[in-house]
Amino acid sequence: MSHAPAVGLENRCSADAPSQADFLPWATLRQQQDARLRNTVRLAHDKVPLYRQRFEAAGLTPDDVRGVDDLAKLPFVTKEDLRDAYPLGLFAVPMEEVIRLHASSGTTGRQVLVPYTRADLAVWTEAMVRTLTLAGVGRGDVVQNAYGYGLFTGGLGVHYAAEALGATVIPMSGGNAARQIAVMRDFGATVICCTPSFFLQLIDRAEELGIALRGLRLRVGVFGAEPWSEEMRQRIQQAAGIEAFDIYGLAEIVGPGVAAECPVHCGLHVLEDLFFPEIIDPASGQPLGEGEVGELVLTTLAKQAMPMLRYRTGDITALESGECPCGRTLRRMRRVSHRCDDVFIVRGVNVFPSQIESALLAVKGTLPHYQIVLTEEDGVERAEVQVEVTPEMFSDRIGVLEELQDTLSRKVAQAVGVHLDVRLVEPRSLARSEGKARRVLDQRPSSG
Ligand code: DLL
Repeated sequence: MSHAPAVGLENRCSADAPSQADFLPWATLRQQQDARLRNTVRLAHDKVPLYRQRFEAAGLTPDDVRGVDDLAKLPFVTKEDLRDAYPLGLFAVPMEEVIRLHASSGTTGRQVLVPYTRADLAVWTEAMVRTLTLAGVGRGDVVQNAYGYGLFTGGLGVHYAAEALGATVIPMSGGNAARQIAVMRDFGATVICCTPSFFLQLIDRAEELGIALRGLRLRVGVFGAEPWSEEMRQRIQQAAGIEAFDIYGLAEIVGPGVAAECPVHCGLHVLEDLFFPEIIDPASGQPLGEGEVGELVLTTLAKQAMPMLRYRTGDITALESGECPCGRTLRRMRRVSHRCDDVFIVRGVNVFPSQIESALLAVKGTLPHYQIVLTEEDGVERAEVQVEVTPEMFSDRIGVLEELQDTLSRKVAQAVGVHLDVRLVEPRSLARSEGKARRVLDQRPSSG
């Protein structure tokens, strides 16, 4: 294909010799981004009717985009556009060139079909090799991959990269917590990959089985696919004696492998030679500056089958370009606190679950299992935060529980700016997740 973006697997790396692409001087990186963007724009314009129409409507030709500084001229692509184009409308190559299909989770409405050419899979593996390398995973590691295998990108995304690194892969997929624990112990897993909420389930199950995770070989967790707070990281690290890394990605762009933490844990390095990030004001669509919190917009720089120009992710974060002690020059994004559509409104105040999570888990006596139930009675909206407390706390005097409830109500109100009812519940009484957790149970009549 003539204007196929040329990215290969020249960047094979290991924890001792990370990819050079992570350390490029700014000017070199910018040149590469500009060249790759020009290719991508040309491909999208020439092969995908939606892009061509949008360019024409805006009075633009591919030549108007000379580099990433021109990106703001281009219209956004939204999830709605992808759904309208379902299933094949945004493909830039014929199906014979597509060697794999995945799909976005489709939690809200129709899912999005995501095609990969052979070169796209090589790009994805490169991105995930770099991601796992950031977490210090490599040859000699035994990687228990408990992300779901299938249309979800987590399973195969981790799988091929871990193999490419020369690690030993245990392709567990999600679910079956008891079996996961037995395998972890018997096969000597050193790395676990899954959603943070599923790992919480594994912690519980290990305890039930009388197996001390801290006594196993497990040393690293590679967690993502859903929001989780710093307090949750602390709880997980403490319970399992591991170092927990946050990884971010989405099917529409590639899957996991868009951004990942290094051992400094101060934000996620965006693999911006492959995926160019912008932050915009979600209401006005205007670009925001460094450090400003807004919606992440991503442009693929090296994808063939479904190039994405300015895709609105719906994820809220901020970009930072300060030097990272790890030496990588790639900009960092803050952990994704929530999606635009995770926000719920209580008495006029915008609230999102991870604010509540941080407040709850900062207090001793709580367990990292909570749920927010939204109801409406006579037109009045109510949000109840249910949180499990430790068995010791639960068997203690009523007064102690009341005190804890008061403390939590206060902390939550401070964090979110409005009073929410907090209810303490017994350990193991809330539903557990095998994939992405559902923190908010919306029982309001309007929620359908
Ligand atoms: O969740 C890809 C993935 C797999 C990422 C495994 C990390 C690990 P989707 O199913 O398309 O893809 O869902 C993408 O999940 O837009 C975010 O809202 C959310 N998300 C993903 N990673 C994180 C994270 C995979 N680290 C959507 N923190 C994204 C917060 C995340 N939210």
